[in-house]
Order: sequence, then structure tokens, then C-alpha cells
Amino acid sequence: MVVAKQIDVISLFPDMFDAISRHGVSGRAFERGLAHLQLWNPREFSTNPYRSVDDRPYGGGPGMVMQAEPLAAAIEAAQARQHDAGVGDPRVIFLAPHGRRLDHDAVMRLASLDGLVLLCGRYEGVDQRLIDESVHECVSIGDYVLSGGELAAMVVIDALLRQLPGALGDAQSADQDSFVDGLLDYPHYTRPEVWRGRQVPSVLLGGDHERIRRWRLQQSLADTAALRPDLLRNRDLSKEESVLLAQSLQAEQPE
Ligand code: 9D3
Repeated sequence: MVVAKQIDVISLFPDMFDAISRHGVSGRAFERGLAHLQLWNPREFSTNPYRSVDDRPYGGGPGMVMQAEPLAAAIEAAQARQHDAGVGDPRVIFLAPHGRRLDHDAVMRLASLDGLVLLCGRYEGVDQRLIDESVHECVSIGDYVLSGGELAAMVVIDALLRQLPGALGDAQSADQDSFVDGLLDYPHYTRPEVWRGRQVPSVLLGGDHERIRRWRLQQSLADTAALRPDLLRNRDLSKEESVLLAQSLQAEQPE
């Protein structure tokens, strides 16, 4: 029996996570019990009368810093819940701009763990002693500035839930996703056959599944070469793929 993936999130804005818990593939994964999501608001663990969880930075400078103790208490509550759910050693991940950049390999590694505690920062940052004491790794979702870790945590959760067996419908499969085989997706078409004068490529209407497979692979290769050549440098091409790509490059530039 496969036990649910245990995900605990520490956030000052727990309601933001309705976005993934109530909609689409991720919402269904929680509904079906493939994963369990629990939110912890550090404010509930504040011991002062104002419920505050931040203070001014030692050494001066702009903004406020999240204090260590309410975060530690929230993380410990989350870890205790994970232990009760059967997770021996939940991994504590801090979503942070300086973290390791998320990619498909990182998603697969996180998806393979039984339990995750995701820590979302707000304000200028988190007291470094809390990070030194309680955090196993830091993850970023890219080189741009967000207002906090919540959207990044939701990106991580959404991406890893797709990888859980049973999260996607029968027709879909996570290993058909773009990036998994190192190529961009091929273009998609649906009815009508002509829209504003634009035809669906005739190969897709013919029902020759081998020709369709080759055409899609060729589109994927050509788009990857044009838009993400870095992906091709990290991937060997089969003989068929090399031929299809060479063909498409020739067709592109007659003469
Ligand atoms: C002035 C220095 N800034 C660091 C780049 C301060 C700062 C900006 C934004 C501190 C925290 C944040 C909030 N961002 C996140 O918590 C965050 C994030 C991001 O901003 N970009 C990409 N991935 C992530 S994961 C968490």
C-alpha cells in the first residue's frame, strides 16, 4: 500500500495554497489521498501579545526579518505531524532566491521523498540561525524576484504531484511531458479543421499513426533546436532523430 506523500508548509499566508488544493490536477491528487497538505502559520506560534513574527535587522538596513523561534516552533509541529503520519525523516526545504534552481531532475528527487516541510519566507529574509538550525536545503524557482516563498512552494508542489502514480488521468502520463525526454512539446490542434483561414496540418487528419509520430517528433526537434538549443546539447539524438532534424533544417532554408 502506497502511503500519501506528506507535505507541510510553513507560511504567513496559508490561504494562498487554496490555489493548488482546490483546483485541477493538484486538487484531485489531494482529494484522492495521493498526498496530504497541511499548512502552519508561524503567527500561531508567536508568544508575544501582538502575534508578531518579525523584527528589525541587527546591523541596520531596510525591511524586517522573520524571527527564528516562531518558525522553529512551526517546523517542529510539522515534523511531529509527519512522524505521526509515518515519515521518519521529513526534509525541510527553504524556498529562497539564493537556493538551487528547480528543474525536472530536482522535481523528481523531491517527488521521491516521503515527506517535505516547505518553509516560505516573507519580508527581507529569515534569521540565518533558523536556516542553520533547521533547513536541509534551499530551492529557488528562477532568477527573478518574488514577494515571498509561497508561489515558489506551490510551483514545487504542483510539479511534484504530477509525478505521483495516479495523479494524472489514464490518457496522460507524466513521462510524456515535455522536458522529460529532453525535448519541447509538439504543437497541438483541435476542431475546427479550419480556423480564421488557418488549416490543421494535413498529416494529423490522415490517421497514419506512424507518420503522425514522425511529424510530431520532427516538430519537437525543430522547435527545441530553434528555441532551446541548450536542451539538445545535453541530450544524444538517435539516428531517426538526427535525420528528422536535418530534414527540417533543410526545409527551413532552401538554397
Ligand atoms: C535585496 C535582496 N533580495 C534577495 C534577492 C531580498 C529578497 C527578495 C525577495 C528576499 C526574499 C524575496 C522573496 N522571494 C522568495 O522568497 C523566493 C524566490 C524568489 O524571489 N525568486 C525565485 N525563487 C524564489 S523561492 C523564494
